[in-house]
Amino acid sequence: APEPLAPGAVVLRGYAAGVAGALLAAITEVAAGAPFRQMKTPGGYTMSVAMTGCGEVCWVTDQTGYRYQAGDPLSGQPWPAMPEPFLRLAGEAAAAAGYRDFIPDACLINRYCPGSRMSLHQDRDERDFDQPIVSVSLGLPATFQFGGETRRVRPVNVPLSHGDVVVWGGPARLRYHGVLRLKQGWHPLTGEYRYNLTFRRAL
Ligand code: MD5
Ligand code: FE
Repeated sequence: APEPLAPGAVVLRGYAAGVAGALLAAITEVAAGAPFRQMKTPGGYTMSVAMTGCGEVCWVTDQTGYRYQAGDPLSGQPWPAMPEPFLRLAGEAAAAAGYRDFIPDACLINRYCPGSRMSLHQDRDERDFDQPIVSVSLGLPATFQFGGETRRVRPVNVPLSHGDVVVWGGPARLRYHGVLRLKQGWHPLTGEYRYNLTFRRAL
């Protein structure tokens, strides 16, 4: 059952667990064409999260800034196409949260190993903030930090585990958020990793 986290944010606990095998196989396929890499921020830091992606465009960062880009900067080639199980899951989860006809054009795949974290930020590189973001957690559990519309609001911790799907829309779309340092562990399907798929309409 959809569980409201906050206005505009809905958690579907375990929603993706039944298709996790298919999603992980698709991640392996995407990573064969566009390998995971640790990107650099404009501030010069190397991100502890390794990323790849698929779709028409993917979010990238380098010394010059953050943006959505049609080609993989590592290869100059287009990103791998969005796998069918990705599109289906994203559309169904968005619909379950009340967003009809969500057709993502970008999927960023975040891979966390023990020690990886994502500091508090807003997602504002997309063109239309009326479009939701669907995020899918696979593998090791993590503590998600859910803040407010400004950095002044103290974040609340939300545990996210294997198969959990969160749909972020409406007034939650621009809230600050992050992920605490991943603890070491072992998951039967992902080993020492946590993966997070974020489906977006970027263009
Ligand atoms: C993660 N990824 O677990 C998260 C899941 C990212 C990122 O933050 O930018 O790749 S997406 C969480 C999210 C998206 C949009 C809005 C909000 C959270 N929110 O209102 O808290 O790797
Ligand atoms: Fe984010």
